[in-house]
Amino acid sequence: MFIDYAKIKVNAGDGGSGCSSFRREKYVPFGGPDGGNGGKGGDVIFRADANLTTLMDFRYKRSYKAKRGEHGKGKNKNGKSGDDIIINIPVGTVIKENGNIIGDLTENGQKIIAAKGGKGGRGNASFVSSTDRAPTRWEVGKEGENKILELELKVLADVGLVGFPNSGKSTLLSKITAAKPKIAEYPFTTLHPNLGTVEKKDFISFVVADIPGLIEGAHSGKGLGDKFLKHIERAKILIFMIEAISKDLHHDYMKLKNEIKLFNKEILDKPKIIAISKIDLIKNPENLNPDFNEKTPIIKISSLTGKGLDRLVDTISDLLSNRVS
Ligand SMILES: Nc1nc2c(ncn2[C@@H]2O[C@H](COP(=O)(O)OP(=O)(O)OP(=O)(O)O)[C@@H](O)[C@H]2O)c(=O)[nH]1
Ligand SMILES: [Mg+2]
Repeated sequence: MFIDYAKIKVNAGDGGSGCSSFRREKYVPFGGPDGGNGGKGGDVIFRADANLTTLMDFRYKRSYKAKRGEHGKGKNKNGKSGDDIIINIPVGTVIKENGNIIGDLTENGQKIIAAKGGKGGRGNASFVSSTDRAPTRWEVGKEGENKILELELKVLADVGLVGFPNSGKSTLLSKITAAKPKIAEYPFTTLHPNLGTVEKKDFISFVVADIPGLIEGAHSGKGLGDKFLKHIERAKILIFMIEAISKDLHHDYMKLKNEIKLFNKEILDKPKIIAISKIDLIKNPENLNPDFNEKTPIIKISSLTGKGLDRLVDTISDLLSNRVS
């Protein structure tokens, strides 16, 4: 199951306390202080793992605790540090505390310490000075950080596919990548984002995200709502998919743009491509030349016959490489 939000509690380990102790050996009546220091508490660490695609596991386990540091002991033995706890999360997960972003793991293997373990307290051996040769002082270990964190997965894709339900987004993804999304003739077939990678012969590859269909009023919760739009917030370019059989393609495009604008208008600043889908369903597609009043490239495609797909992939590659240079 695809889950893109979780709220969890993390507790870093407390530091171990220092020890107050004096050497006791045969023939040494007044041994010096030998109380060791406490060990540091374990940290709570997040690590991005490319094999994970959902925050599902956090539905079942919501509390994570790292080990505490051991207390110091006599004979100058310092306590062992508590083990860190490493929590694996999908690449693209944003970590928030009180609404503020404290981490954004965008690369496989990237790590952040989300809650620091407490420092160990010093034992009495650390307090020896020229004026006090036999201190009894020792410190309590510091408490580890405790936090309530929100995890939000925003999938990382180069290209985001947006369109009304049934416009052919998932079919396109299945044709240009090896992804096998669910495809059906009814609306809202796609219930969560699907990702696929386009591998081009000239070593360019890019990731495409297919998200659930949008409808007018999505921003106020209609259909599946606009909550999946966050998954295209980080895309570099957008493909607007509009069916060739639509009565008014321009109107459809404006409606889609409006729903996106109401969610986050900055998304619309990205380079766009308009893909007119299912051109196999109309007679004389060459005569279909709608005016969108924009410089946005318009590409007519059919995922059924394959027409226009190469051009679409080339245009995406060009836009992506221009963006890089
Ligand atoms: N004739 C024709 N049918 C197509 C084409 N592309 C998709 N379809 C059909 O259109 C229907 C919807 O396709 P999907 O790919 O599931 O559409 P979607 O945009 O992902 O739909 P949602 O997930 O509901 O938003 C399916 O019955 C597909 O077989 C095409 O190029 N030509
Ligand atoms: Mg779909």
